[in-house]
Amino acid sequence: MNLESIIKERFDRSVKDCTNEELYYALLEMTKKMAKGRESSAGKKKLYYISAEFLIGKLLSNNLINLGIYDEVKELLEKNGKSLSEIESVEPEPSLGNGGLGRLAACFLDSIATLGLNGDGIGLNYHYGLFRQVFDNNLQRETPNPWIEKESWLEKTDKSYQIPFGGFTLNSRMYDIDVTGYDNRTTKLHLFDVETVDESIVNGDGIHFDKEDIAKNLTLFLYPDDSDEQGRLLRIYQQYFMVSSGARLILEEAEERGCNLHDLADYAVIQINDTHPTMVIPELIRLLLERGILMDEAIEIVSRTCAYTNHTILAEALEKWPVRYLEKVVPQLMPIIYELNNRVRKKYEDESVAIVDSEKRVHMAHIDIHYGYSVNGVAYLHTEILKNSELNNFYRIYPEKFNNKTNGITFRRWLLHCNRELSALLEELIGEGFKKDAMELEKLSAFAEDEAVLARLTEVKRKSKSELKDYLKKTQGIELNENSIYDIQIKRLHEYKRQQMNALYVIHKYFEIKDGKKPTTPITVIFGAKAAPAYIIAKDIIHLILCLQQLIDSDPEVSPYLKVVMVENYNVTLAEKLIPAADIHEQISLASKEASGTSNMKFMLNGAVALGTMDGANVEIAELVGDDNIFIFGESSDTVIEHYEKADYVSKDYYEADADIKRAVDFIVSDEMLEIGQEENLKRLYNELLNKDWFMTLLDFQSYVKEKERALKAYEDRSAWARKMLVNISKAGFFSSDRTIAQYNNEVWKL
Ligand code: 26Q
Repeated sequence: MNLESIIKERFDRSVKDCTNEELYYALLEMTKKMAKGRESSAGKKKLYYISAEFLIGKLLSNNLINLGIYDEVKELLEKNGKSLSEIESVEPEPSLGNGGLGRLAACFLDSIATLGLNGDGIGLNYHYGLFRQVFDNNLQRETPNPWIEKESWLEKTDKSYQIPFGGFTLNSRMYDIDVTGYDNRTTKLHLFDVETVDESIVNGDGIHFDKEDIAKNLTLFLYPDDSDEQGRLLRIYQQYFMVSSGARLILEEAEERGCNLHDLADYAVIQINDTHPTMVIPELIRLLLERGILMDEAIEIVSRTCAYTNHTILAEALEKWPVRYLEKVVPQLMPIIYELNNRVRKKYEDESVAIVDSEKRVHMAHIDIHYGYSVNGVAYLHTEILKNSELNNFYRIYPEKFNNKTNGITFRRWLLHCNRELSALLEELIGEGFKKDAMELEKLSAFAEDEAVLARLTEVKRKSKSELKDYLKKTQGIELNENSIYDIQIKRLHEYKRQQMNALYVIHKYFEIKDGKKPTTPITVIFGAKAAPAYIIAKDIIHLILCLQQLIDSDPEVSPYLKVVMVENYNVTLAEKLIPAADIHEQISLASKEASGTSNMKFMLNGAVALGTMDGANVEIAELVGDDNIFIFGESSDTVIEHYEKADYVSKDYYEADADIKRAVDFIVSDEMLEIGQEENLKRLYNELLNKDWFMTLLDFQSYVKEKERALKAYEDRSAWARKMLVNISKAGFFSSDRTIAQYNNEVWKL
């Protein structure tokens, strides 16, 4: 480590005389240098994880940990009166993802490097990433979120490609971010960018910009608002730009390793992260045809190289692009897409497996399934639903392609980095083996009856709660009561995730307190969520929560016992502070709708107890920890699927049959609320719940309330609660992304 010499050279000063900013840049330079020289061994076959999102989070601390110099650096800084965590706050967070799928890709890169596998990520270098969320008048407003500074983790490479679009070409430049593995290799995240991006075309402080000028805006934002046609077209430009650049890189590197393109599948495997990169299939076929390979063989080669991961069964999230959009943006792909469609139609009469449907829409997932060799879901239940209902028609054709890879998280970021106290306690109790072999956490179960250990776990949690209190006070001016129970729900805002059900519970509790039924321990309900800019109801739900926050804060009768907090601009950095501090975490999606969830795994690892439905990976968590250590409620996925099939769910019936539900729902448009909030937003949400409620909030409301009360009561026995924490931590090993990646490698990639 040569931090002092870098500082001397850069600033001609000693550590103690540097500002935090100077120290950050010096550490950035040092870390980047150290990451070099550990590049992956170039094996014959290489994995390319291609994804429209990589939600990597801040990298400094994570890299210091993975390079094994965190403690050393921290000590040196402290000796000079400096604080690493303050220096870290200088680092901007790259916001190159929306949520779960993007964060999963980032965890996977960490594990690929840690396991020393030969694999890189391929994506886009969005200049503003996802919008920054601000609250104005209890409403979400979006502002740009610039993260690229003169010096950053990005390194410009000398690779560039000409990418052809209908009517023009764009130059694509590759930038790299080094991804350090824990005590092992460094791999790369390749991010492609147009050199003509013009940040000045964004008007005002919002996120509106000229969507026509593709050369200036292609990589400006992640998933620009796709509620209008120009937005959707821009998304296709982005996707093709990414896959065409990626495909050229893949072919170039394979040839450098001595590959004759007929044998591509022995040299490369491409994992397609949801349908966003699907055009890589026709694009690779096109590039192989250009290189003289015939259609039959080109299709065969590509089909043996590509594998697809599905992350959703929500129909509205499955990409179907109108033919005329693709004709406009990527006319060169259309003959190939038609050829793929013709082959499918010749072979199978079933209209539901066609690539181009009768309404002239291209079903991207269908391309992946027919012309890839592997299709995986991201949790046991999700894969079963894909096989047995959602993709059943495909499963009957290709049973051998379907497989499950239950998601995972990197323990480096989500334990070693975000919860150093817990990590240290674990190391003292069971040794440091768990850092490399997560299953060693099981050793903790030996202490399940050890009151001294349980008390120490409780003490670690108390400290994390107090740190969160200080952090939110300092950064957002929010006052928490650290002696309250922290009940946390953090995830993108979506009706199926049912933040609205949690909000209805808050109303229910508010009434109870008003009626004189006070909770033994005060409750703090914490939300963090961004809503897509064009998702009206999601924004109304944010409005409801913020109004409740204001109402309760200003009610001296209720506020000593109940607090609602919606943190602003929820992101990876905030997640790292919130997760260690949680007592209860809410995983309350409508059963069958959440493919997996990954925050559930992070919370579990940090000793929080789940309140959830039998959905996504909750099912596997429940199985591992047992009934005593999780709070499960709600209808099963089978029942829910049946309701959809029969179309027999009527929310108004639940509203009318249950005075509690009626009172809570009516409160949304009560005088008290209308005084604080906007009538338009609150009425719209009220009507939605009453007349539609597509994700069946009212169906599960009563069992949710009942189970939550059971959880709150259980919390009163602190030693028994600490045992639940301990069991959750000890069973979390299965959810290490090292396990997930090892399974991908053994069963799909075979590197
Ligand atoms: C599609 C079409 C047009 C515009 C946007 C999109 C779009 C964008 C992002 C569709 C989906 C996404 C992101 C999906 C996502 O994050 N899914 C989550 O993936 C996690 C990792 O597998 C799971 O744990 C979550 O359950 C799943 O919701």
